[in-house]
Amino acid sequence: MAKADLEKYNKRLKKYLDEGRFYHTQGVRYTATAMAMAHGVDLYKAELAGLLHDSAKNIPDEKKIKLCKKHNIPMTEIELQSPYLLHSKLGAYIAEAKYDVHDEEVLEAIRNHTTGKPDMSRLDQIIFIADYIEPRRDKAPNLPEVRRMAFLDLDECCYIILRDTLNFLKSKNAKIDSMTEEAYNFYNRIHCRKYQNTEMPGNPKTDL
Ligand code: DGI
Ligand code: FE
Ligand code: FE
Repeated sequence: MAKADLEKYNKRLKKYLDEGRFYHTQGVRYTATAMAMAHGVDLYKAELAGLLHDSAKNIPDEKKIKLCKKHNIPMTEIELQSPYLLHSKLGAYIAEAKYDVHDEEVLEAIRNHTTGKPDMSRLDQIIFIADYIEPRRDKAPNLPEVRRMAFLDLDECCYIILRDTLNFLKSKNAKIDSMTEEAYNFYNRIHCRKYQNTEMPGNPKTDL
């Protein structure tokens, strides 16, 4: 794939994001790149997907819905009820239409970064995880464990994030996207197979 000048994209992105979101984006950009180094994934794709993953985040919700309609991006009932969920699909659209990114692996990683999905590619997993662990994140439970796992075992790391996210959403009585649930079921199965001999499922014993 032709390599665009990421600094040019970065400058442009700055105009469309609020300050906090812009710094979050830098965190995801470099965390994803470091994870790609650890897992033998294409560094440039990880950096590009990290940079653009939230490009649609600051579009007002009404406009998100309008833009999805205009560009024939299908919306689910849950997405219409919680339109912030649309920023991942719309982000993939913006990456392609406005930043001229046509690499399907990069676009898919942007598309999946909020809910995850079953059987993600390693690039998908890296963006999903980097979004959750970048250095400025400080609210999620178990962050030290998740951050360590991000460099050791992508499947286990996705399992922990999806488990904690579902617990958080259930505690808030939030509507749950079926994709988040399906992603959790997929990574929970891998987790159970891997740790079937441990005493406490849900609290994996690692040999670290
Ligand atoms: O855009 P960011 O804030 O960087 O992060 P994100 O795109 O991962 O969005 C995070 C939020 O999305 C977080 O508060 C959890 C929420 N989320 C993930 N899956 C679901 C969900 N919210 C709802 N309502 N339903 C889901 O299935
Ligand atoms: Fe996001
Ligand atoms: Fe993000």
